[in-house]
Amino acid sequence: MATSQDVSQAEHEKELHKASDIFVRALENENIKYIFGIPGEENLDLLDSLKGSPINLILTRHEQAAGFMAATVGRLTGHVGVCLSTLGPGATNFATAAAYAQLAGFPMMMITGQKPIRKSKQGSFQIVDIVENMRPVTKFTKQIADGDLIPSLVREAIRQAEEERPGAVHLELPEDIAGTMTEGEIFPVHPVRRPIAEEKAIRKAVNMIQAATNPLLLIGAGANRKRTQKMLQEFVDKLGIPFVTTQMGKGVITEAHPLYLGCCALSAMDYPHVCIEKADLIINVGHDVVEKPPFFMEHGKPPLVIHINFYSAKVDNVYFPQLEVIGDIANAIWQIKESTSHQSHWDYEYMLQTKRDMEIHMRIGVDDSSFPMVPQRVVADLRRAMPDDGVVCLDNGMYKIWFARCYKAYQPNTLLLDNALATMGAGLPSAIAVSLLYPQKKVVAVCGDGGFMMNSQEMETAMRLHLNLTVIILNDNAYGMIKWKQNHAGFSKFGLDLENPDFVAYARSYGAIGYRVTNADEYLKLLHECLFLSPHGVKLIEVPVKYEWANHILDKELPGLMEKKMEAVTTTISLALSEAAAIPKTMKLAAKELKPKKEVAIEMKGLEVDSVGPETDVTTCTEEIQGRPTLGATPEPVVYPFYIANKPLYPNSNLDVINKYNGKVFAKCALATHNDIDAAIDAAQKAFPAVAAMASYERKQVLETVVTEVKRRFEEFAVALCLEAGKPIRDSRGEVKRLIDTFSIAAEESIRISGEFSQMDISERAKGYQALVRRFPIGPISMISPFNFPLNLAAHKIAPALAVGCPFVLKPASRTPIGSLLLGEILSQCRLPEGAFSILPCSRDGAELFTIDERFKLVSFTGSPSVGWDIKEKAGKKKVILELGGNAACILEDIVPDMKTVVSRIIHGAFYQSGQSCISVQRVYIRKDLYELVKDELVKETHGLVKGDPLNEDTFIGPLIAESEAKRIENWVDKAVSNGARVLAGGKRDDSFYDATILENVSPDMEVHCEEVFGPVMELIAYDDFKYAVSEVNKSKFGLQAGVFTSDINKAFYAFQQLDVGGVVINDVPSMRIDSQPYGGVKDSGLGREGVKYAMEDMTEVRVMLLRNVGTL
Ligand SMILES: Cc1ncc(C[n+]2csc(CCOP(=O)(O)OP(=O)(O)O)c2C)c(N)n1
Ligand SMILES: [Mg+2]
Repeated sequence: MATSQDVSQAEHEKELHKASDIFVRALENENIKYIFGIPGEENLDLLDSLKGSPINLILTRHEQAAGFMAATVGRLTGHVGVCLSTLGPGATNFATAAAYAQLAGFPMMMITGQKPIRKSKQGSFQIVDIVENMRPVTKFTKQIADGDLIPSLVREAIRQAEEERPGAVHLELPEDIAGTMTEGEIFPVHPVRRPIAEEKAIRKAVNMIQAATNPLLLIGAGANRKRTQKMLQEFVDKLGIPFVTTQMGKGVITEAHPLYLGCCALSAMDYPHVCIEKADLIINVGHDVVEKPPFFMEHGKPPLVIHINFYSAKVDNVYFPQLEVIGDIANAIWQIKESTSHQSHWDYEYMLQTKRDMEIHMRIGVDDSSFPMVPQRVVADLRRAMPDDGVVCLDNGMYKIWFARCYKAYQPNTLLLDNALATMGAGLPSAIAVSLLYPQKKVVAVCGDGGFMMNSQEMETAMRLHLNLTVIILNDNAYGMIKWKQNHAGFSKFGLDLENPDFVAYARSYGAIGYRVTNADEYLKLLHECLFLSPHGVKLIEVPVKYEWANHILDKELPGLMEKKMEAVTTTISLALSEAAAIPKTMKLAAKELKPKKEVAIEMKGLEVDSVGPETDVTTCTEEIQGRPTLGATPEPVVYPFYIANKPLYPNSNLDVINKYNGKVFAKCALATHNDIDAAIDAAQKAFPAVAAMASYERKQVLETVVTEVKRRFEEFAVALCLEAGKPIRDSRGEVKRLIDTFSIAAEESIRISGEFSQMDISERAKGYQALVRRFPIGPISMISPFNFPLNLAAHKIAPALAVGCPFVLKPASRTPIGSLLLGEILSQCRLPEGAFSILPCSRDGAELFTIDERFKLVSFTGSPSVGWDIKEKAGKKKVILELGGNAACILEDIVPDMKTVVSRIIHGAFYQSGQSCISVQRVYIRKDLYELVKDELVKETHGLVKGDPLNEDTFIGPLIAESEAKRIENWVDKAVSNGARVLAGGKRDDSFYDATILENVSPDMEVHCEEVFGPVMELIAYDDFKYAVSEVNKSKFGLQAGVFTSDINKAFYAFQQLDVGGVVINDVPSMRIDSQPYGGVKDSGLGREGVKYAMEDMTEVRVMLLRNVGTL
């Protein structure tokens, strides 16, 4: 029988574990997911313990790359990344990666092996004192000399790695310790709350900001955290204070923001520095002196600086802030924001003008077609191709400056660059880590030929991990950055040219896909290919580049331009600010003579700081990469908000949006209720005075912002359209181009709204009268847009409304709401009075309010005739614009200019986007003697049309919007055929596809003739006499547009006069619409005209001012 002593001894023995097992359990307890590295024989126990662990061991081809990957995991998640190596040579290979993490503040832990410390038979073979080696590049470095200490040392190392300021830590696990039995207990992990900034510091910051004339926000690396980002965004939006960033602060607030003034990619003499020079106060958030200085402080000169960070500022020759607000950044910003109000004396005109100049200057080179390519175009095309949440990982080289200056980051951590150690070789490994963590994201590594070759062996790692990754090599056959500096310093060229391998063959040798750009236009196409079209995998694009011209801009042009701008800047520190900052009276305050601005009063409010406030950040570094996944890139539907009073809201995700090709739900969005619509109308009504009062240039700016943003997000819009409408990608791109046109026209028209002056003394009783006639915005507008052109037909309502100053509530078609919601996203970032717009997908019942609500002054509808005319009946006192359907006809009197063109235009007019257009060609009247010839050509051409996945570049015929529509068309065609019509081509349905179909011998009472087919069906009719053909066209109940091919000018004018339609197109199909033309129909086809200028007329009311005896003295 066992004694109690035996039992407790047995329990004791049960708790003994192998030290390496405990080590792995301690890591699991810390929620470590990956260990990157290369084990050596000293790690074999640890390797064995990892065998059964959920932790993934990621083998790399060099320890340095493993270190970069671990550091990147720390950078993106805020949670320590771990790497592993053997002793000596493996461990020394970690040194650069340790310095990279340590300097930049990325939490990272290195585990290295060591020979047995108790007894070793190998003398000093491979032994280097790694613990000491690591000391200058880590926060914590220790040898584990006792297995029992493993849990506490692992916990402590990770705590230190993650604590502000985060960095690198190191643990050495000797071989004999790893194999011992130990009884270590795992330590639980508790979240740590950060201290918050002291109230007095907050109050002082508020006083300084309010007393300043030009306070400017500077965002640095330390602000790159999720909650900080939210608070900073609110700070900027509430106060209207503009911001610049450091290289590592890019993307914290979207750089599409109108108050973004640029990135300090250089330390001086760039556009943001002009703004810094103009500022009398810099609110410097998250800045760390390890980053290359974004600006230089000088004693006795403005600007003053408030340093806001988790830790205090290291005093430096160029950085010695006057106020430090130390504590959780998000909380500090929130407190300051709550207590600060916008000051009417803040004056940003000069800074905003500088931003406008910068935007113009940054366009230089973006479309340059020279080859080898210039870096400006390399950056611009990548931005054009990348989705907002795509991640670009830079290596170090000359291009980094161009990316930092010109690549606009729209979300945090979407441009990963290193401006602390600025090491070469980290680009590819960091991209591998991002791709591993976020497989659904588009990830691109951008490296120079020099930097790529430093860790190019990791191509094998990327291949082995089956990553989806694109590597761009900017090849100048040189260490270009150093060449630039060599030249700049006046040295002659020497020692920096390289000879490279064949990069395409090199990629292929790993099993990756390799491309080489051979002209500038090819680059964007290859980017699309790699990012969106080619299968999942590793792709490499070699891009020959040349830096000379770009260097010249940096060396000569920019400093020249900036000198002039700097001369125009005068900054003084006002007395109010000096008092708020409590600067000693003896200090000389301004570069120029101190001009106290007495009128700047300091509002000393009772600055009580609400102690509730948002909670402090509990993580220690950057959290998840933010943002919506790329459409189509994930199996999960992407969720979109709707917009009420300019704000995105996610009250539900009740509306499923179907990919019309595969029938799967690819997106969801919020569906509005009756109350939501009511709230939106209310907001629009309240916003009307403010929207109407916007200056022309302000309305123009909004419209121009939409143009810029849509251009930037071109492919995203096109893909969304392709998926939601089933519109072939080429047609989708065409529609996005038209949307850009529509908004561009509106931007121009918005500043051309003029009136007239009239002499009024037309009779005795009107003697002495004259008049001014002007147009005024009509009021809130109700808009209902259709599914067939979800973007451009919404644009034809939105753009003119914004151009004249009318608030609006838009109901996009519920089958295709995404395009409008993307537009809403852009508008929500524009400077528009609150309530200026709402975009609300809703069910049919909800739509009733759009028609009947009397707060609307105009309803603009595009859609089917039956719904349209019903709206008119119910619309009450409001104006009604209806763009309805048609059964458009085309008369072929002569072959102009040649058969090939005529046939291809008719085919295009009849079948593009499967005939789902109000002006698609439905009836073709062909002169009898041409009939057979033209018929044969049309049929031949129709057989060659490619049907299939709309995302495929070759597809011409995509699916119809719904299978029910395809069935309706099938039924109409079948009925016609059973009553004598003949099918010349097509005539078949395949699920939601309907073949491009040509009919003849159709009689006038058949639906395919007299109704709107809204599908890919056309009929051919032979005629003898031109006048007869015109009268036949007019027999339709519709009258939208008609096309006439004729070389006889008299016939052209005859058609123009006689055809009862809204538009006659000579020598082309009726399907042609130019976005500036008046567009609309007569009879059942509608009421009123769209086309920006004409819609603007409808959206305004004429008002006259009669003036009696004015001007007589
Ligand atoms: C590990 C490392 N070695 C050297 C440097 C110094 N350095 C900075 S940029 C650069 C040249 C980079 O050449 P490449 O990668 O071809 O890019 P390029 O400047 O030509 O575009 C060098 C040598 C560095 N930053 N890191
Ligand atoms: Mg190079």
